[in-house]
Amino acid sequence: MSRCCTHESCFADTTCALGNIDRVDCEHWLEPDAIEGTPEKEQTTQTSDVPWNGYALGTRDLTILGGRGCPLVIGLIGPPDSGKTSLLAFVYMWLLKHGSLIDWQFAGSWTLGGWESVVQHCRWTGEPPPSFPPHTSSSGRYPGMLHVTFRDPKGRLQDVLFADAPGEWFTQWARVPGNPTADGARWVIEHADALLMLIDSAALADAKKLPHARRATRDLLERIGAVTPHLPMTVVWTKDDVEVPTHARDVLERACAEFVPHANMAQTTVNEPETIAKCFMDMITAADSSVSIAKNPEPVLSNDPFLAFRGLHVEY
Ligand SMILES: Nc1nc2c(ncn2[C@@H]2O[C@H](COP(=O)(O)OP(=O)(O)OP(=O)(O)O)[C@@H](O)[C@H]2O)c(=O)[nH]1
Ligand SMILES: [Mg+2]
Repeated sequence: MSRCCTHESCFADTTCALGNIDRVDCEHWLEPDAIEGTPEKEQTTQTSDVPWNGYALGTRDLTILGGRGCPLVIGLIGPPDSGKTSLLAFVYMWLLKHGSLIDWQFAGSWTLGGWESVVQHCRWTGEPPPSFPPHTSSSGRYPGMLHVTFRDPKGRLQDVLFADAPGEWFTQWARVPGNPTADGARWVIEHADALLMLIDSAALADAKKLPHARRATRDLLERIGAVTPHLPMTVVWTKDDVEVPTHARDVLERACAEFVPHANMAQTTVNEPETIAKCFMDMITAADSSVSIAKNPEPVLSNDPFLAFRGLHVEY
């Protein structure tokens, strides 16, 4: 059968956006000759009724997680090459090795294929030796989301999404926030429950890159501080194995104190993966507590346990 869907919100690997269980019942599920102006090749695309394919989730795929509860979105922000994707690769490798991030147990993922494509370059499988993940492509308009379900110390399941966007988007957003090429950066900043803002120690330690890196990082800190004063944030000095000149460190520490005074500070290096695990654990815990507080505005007005119940996330 060579039918395909003509509805703009349906994709080959998703279920029917209009809710039809059998696509044949949908008016948009058409034979190729019924679709005007569509080339023959596009009409013969194979489709699947499985709602996901294991790779990074797009913004439209997030509904498949919504049924269980509101996922936490952790946004990684930083100039190009600051180490965003490397941090995620090391988080995944940490989870493979330890099965938990401190006391949050790994309990599943919808994007194992996406995680595997991030870490494939970091594995030692013979020659060439392992390296870092490649530069994140900026060809799309929205970031790919990597997913993990954790079981927290109280036994609750919590979905967490890590938004990995290319650094160019953030540099562009810091310069011209309304620019259409910064749509993806805006999406991350608007939807994140917590932000990791990365400062690239290696770029600051390189005399040639220093002036540009310092300015780009300061611009980003200033812009983020202005739009997200309410969000939990950690400023992470990545590549901590590289020494940053004192004057460059001082300038950016002053910028942090001025623009994001609410942010925590952390240092990470891939040479010590526990620094990365701790940084992510702290961020997830902070996002979880801030969302739980926001989700619980109703006061408890009854002593009856049934009427007083406000959800599993609420501290009584
Ligand atoms: N010395 C050192 N280098 C690192 C570390 N983490 C990452 N790098 C280097 O930084 C480079 C860029 O890392 P990525 O993770 O691709 O950076 P990114 O922020 O995702 O970059 P974009 O996708 O281009 O925005 C890597 O290729 C490594 O060479 C670290 O902990 N120490
Ligand atoms: Mg990247």
